[in-house]
Amino acid sequence: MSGAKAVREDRLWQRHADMAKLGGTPKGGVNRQALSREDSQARKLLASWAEARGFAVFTDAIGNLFVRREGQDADAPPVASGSHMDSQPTGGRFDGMYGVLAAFEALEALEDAGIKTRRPVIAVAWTNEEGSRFQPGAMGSAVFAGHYKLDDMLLVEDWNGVVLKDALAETLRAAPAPMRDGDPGFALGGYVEAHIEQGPRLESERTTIGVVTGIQGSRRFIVQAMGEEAHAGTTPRANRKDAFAAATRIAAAMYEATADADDTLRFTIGRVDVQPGSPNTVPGKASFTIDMRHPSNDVLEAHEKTLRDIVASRAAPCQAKIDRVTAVAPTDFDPKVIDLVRAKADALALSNMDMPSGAGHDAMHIARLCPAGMIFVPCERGVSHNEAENATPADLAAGARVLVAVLEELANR
Ligand code: HGY
Ligand code: MN
Ligand code: MN
Repeated sequence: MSGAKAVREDRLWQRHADMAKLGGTPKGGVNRQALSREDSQARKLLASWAEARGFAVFTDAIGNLFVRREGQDADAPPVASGSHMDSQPTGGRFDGMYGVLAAFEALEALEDAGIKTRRPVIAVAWTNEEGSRFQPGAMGSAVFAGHYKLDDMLLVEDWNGVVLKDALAETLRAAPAPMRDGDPGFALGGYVEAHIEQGPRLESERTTIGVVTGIQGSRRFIVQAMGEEAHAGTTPRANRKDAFAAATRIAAAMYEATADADDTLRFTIGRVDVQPGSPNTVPGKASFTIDMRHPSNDVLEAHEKTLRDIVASRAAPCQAKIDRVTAVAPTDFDPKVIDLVRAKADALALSNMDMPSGAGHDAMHIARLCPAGMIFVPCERGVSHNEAENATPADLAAGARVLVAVLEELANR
C-alpha cells in the first residue's frame, strides 16, 4: 500500500477537533498563543500521540518539538515536515495546526503502510511562528536555521513584560520532552510544509492543491512617539506635546504613502499602545506596530526609507523613532521540490496550480538550510487569522496524501 493510500481522512479530522479544544473560543476559533498554557497542552497531546505510535519525541533549547520516525540509515540527515501550533489571539483551528497534523498523519501513514525510508522522517512543531505575543514571529524556525540568536530570543518580552525564557521554561515543565543538547539546529535532507492557503485563490479557482513557489518578503517595525503628559482640561493645544496626535499624523501619512496603484504592497498597523491611557491626561507616549510585505526586496527597501522619512518629518513637536524588528527577504522554494509536489498531486489526480504565498511561514527560514517547498489546501472564503477560519476534511486529507508521497520520495533520495 502507498503512503498516500494509508492517509486516513477521519483520523486527521478528529485530531484537528481534539486540538481545537485546547484554547478553543466561543466563536469556534482558538486562542493558543505561543508558550501559553494552551500551547503546552497541545505539545503534550502531540507527544502522547507520538509515543503511542512508538515515534521518538524530543525538543530543543527554543522549544521546537520534534517527532522522529526512524529510517534505515539513522545517520542520514532526516527529511522534515511541520508548521506551528501557536495561534493568533483570535485565530482559526487550521492555521499552522494543519501543517503539524498533516506531518504527523504522514508519519502514521508510512507506519501503517509498513513503508521503509532510507532517511528518518520528522514531524516538527516550531515555536512561536505567529509572533503576536512575542515578536518576532517564525522564531523557533529562525533560531533553528541560525537566523536569530537563541540568547537574544530568550530575552524577548511579551506586551505584559513576561520574558520568553520564563514562559519557555514553564512550557517545557508542563510538557516535558528529552532536550537535544547544544544550540538548536541540525542538518536536514529536505523540508515540506503543508498549510491552508489563507487566501481565496484555490477556492475561487476550484483547485485542491497549491504548489507553492515561494513566500513574499516581510518587514516588521515598531514606531514610538514621545511627548509630554499634561492636563486635558487646562493645557492649550499650542503647549501640547501629544504623543497620540504625533502617532496618528505619522500613521496617516504612512497609509497614504504605501497605497500602491496595483495593490501589491501589504501595510498593516495591528497593535497600538497609548500611555498613560487616561481619558483626561494628554498622552505622553504612543507606539504602534507595522507589518509590511511585498514580493520585491527593493520595493520593501524603498518603502522602509519612506517610513523613516515620515517619522522624522511628522513627529514635531514630539520626538519619534522607528525600529525594525525583523526583515525576511522573499523566499524562492527549490525547483526540484516544487516539481515533486506538482508531480505527486498529478499522480494522485488532484487539481493543482503553482502559486506564491502571501503569508509568512516557517518554511521561509528552513528553505535557507535545505531544499524546501510547501503544499497549500483551500480554506473557506480565504479567511484566516479569524475565528471563522474553516477547511474541509477532504481537502486536508488530499494535502496530506500529496505530502506523504513527497516525503517518501525525498526520504529515499
Ligand atoms: O503573519 C503571517 O504571515 C503568518 O500567518 N504568521
Ligand atoms: Mn501559519
Ligand atoms: Mn498565522
